[in-house]
Amino acid sequence: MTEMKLSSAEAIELENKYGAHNYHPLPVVLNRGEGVYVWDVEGKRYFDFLSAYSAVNQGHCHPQIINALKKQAETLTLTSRAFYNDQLGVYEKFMSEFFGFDKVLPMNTGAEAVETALKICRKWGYEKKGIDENQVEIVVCENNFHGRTTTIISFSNDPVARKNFGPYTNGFVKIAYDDLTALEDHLKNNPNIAGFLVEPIQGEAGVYVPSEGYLSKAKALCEKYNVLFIADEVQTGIARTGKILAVDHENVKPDILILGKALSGGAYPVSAVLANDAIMEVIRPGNHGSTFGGNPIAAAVAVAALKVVKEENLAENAERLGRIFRAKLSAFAKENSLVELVRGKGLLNAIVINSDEESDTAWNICLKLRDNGLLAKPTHGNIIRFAPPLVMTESQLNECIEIIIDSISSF
Ligand code: IF1
Repeated sequence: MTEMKLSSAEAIELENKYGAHNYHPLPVVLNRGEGVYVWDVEGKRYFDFLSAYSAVNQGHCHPQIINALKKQAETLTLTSRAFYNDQLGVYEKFMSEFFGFDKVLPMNTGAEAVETALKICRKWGYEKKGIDENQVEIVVCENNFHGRTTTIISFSNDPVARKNFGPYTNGFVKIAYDDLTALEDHLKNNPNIAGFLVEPIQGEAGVYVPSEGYLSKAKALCEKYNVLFIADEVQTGIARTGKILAVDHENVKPDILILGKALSGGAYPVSAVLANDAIMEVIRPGNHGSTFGGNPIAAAVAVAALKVVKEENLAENAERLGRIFRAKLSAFAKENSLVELVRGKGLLNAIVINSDEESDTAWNICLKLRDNGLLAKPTHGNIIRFAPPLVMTESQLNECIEIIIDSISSF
């Protein structure tokens, strides 16, 4: 920690002056986190209703995760994959059994894991499906969010994320989300398709939950046309939606599973790609890697973070508290014209504010929530995402629901 005690204004000024302006943060400066709470530099306590975009599902600074981090950090931090280490194989076995896949490819950020999954899918397309050289295509959904690399934003339709970052990577076909007809049309008529990359719930787009059966029917179509079903669970995974994985709600087993964020409980960048041998064996030494991928700290932290998910029944808690949240906010929406609707699954929820995208109503509501001790941030324009740590208790949730209702009612 820095010696000097900064005021909020000073900290904001430093970031403005010396930091690239690639974000527009809510004006609050945090210096401590514990469980469902964070504190600002003036000592004010808030409920964290963003959880660092679902990376802090286990709560801020969970003792078991921090202890694993500290212990490994003072023992061996990084070997690179030029050598073996005593943490990685143990972690890989734990992950293989926890999620039910033969193999794990360890990476660091979510975007890296998505890129890794795309590379595995393409190589599988050439070497297993027999698609002609450089002809592989991967189906993605409109309004997707899978990260910020040049290839990933090449198939984004968010102009702010994409404009002036060309030339773009080819080989992607976009279809409407939650549209099985569109998916089948492409899979049936295009033999060059090797994969279908999908978020089980579209987070950034505004917590769009697809129709019941969409994921299982999409998986069946992928099997029918020999296409890999690739689930991006970076945001929806690790108990966030009330099951260990969002695809578990429909008992769907992806061909390739992408994890990140809460895989480490927010203590360290850890991501992973999981698949069975028939797919993962296309990756041979020298095909792919990263300096920090699979490092001992990541391995130790992720094992601790996943143990917390199971020991503290976080999926069941998210399921139960999510139902209470949506029931109470939906009742409120009926009597308040500002709230159009509430949607979500588990503790990944959002409210749609009855205003056009350009208006700053959602932003002003988040400023009001901040003043009332709860931190949330709008996603696209008029949608506010509500995603607290999954360790929240029912009484804390009810206190937060009161804050949300009082804050919105004051508009
Ligand atoms: C930002 C939100 C955005 C993701 C899914 C991969 C990644 C993400 C489904 C990449 C990352 C983060 C990135 C952060 C804001 C946040 C986010 F949806 F969660 F709110 F942007 F859409 N797949 N989501 O959600 O993982 O490389 O960031 O570790 O970039 O502004 P990453």
